[in-house]
Amino acid sequence: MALLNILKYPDERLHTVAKPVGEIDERIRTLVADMAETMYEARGIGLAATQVNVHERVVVMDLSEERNELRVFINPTITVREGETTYEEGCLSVPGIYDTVTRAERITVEALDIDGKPFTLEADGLLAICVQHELDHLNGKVFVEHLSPLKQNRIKTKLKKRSRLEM
Ligand code: GNR
Ligand code: NI
Repeated sequence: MALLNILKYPDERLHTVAKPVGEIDERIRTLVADMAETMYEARGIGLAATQVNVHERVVVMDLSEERNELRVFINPTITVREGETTYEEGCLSVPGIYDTVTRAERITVEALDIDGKPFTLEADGLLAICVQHELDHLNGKVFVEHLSPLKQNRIKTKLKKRSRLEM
C-alpha cells in the first residue's frame, strides 16, 4: 500500500477527462487500495482517481462513521437524476474551502465493483451528493466550478497564495 499525492486546485491536471477502465487487473486493484489508504489518511469521504493524477474512471468512497464500509465504483455512470438539493461541499483538492452547491437530490448510478461485477445503486442524501461530486472529478470538473466566476477567482488566488507560502 502507498499514500498518493492529492492534486490541489487550480492544478490544470484536475481538468483531465478520465478514460474508462479496460480490464480490472492487479494494477487497478493496487490503485484502489492506494486510493482508499489515501482517502482514509486525508479523512475524506470520497476520492476520484483524477485527484491522484490517474486519469481512469475509478472512485472510492466511505460515508460510514466507523470508516469500514469502503465503496468502489469503476466506470460509474449516472442513469437517473431527480429533484434538487443544496449542500455545503468541500474537496480534498480544494483544502479549507467550503461552499454551497446545487445538485440532483436522488440518483441512480451503475458501475462495476472491484471484482468487475456490475451493480446499480439508488442514492439520496450525502451519498448522492458525493457520487455526483466524484463523477464530476472524473469528467475534469472541480466543485468550485459550480460557483460564480467571482468566487472561483477568489478561491484560485487564495490557494495559489497558500501554496506559494508552503514552498
Ligand atoms: O471529503 C469530502 N467531503 C465532501 C463533503 C461534501 C461534499 C462532497 C465531499 S467529497 C470530499 C472528498 C473529495 O474531495 N472527493 O473528491
Ligand atoms: Ni473532491
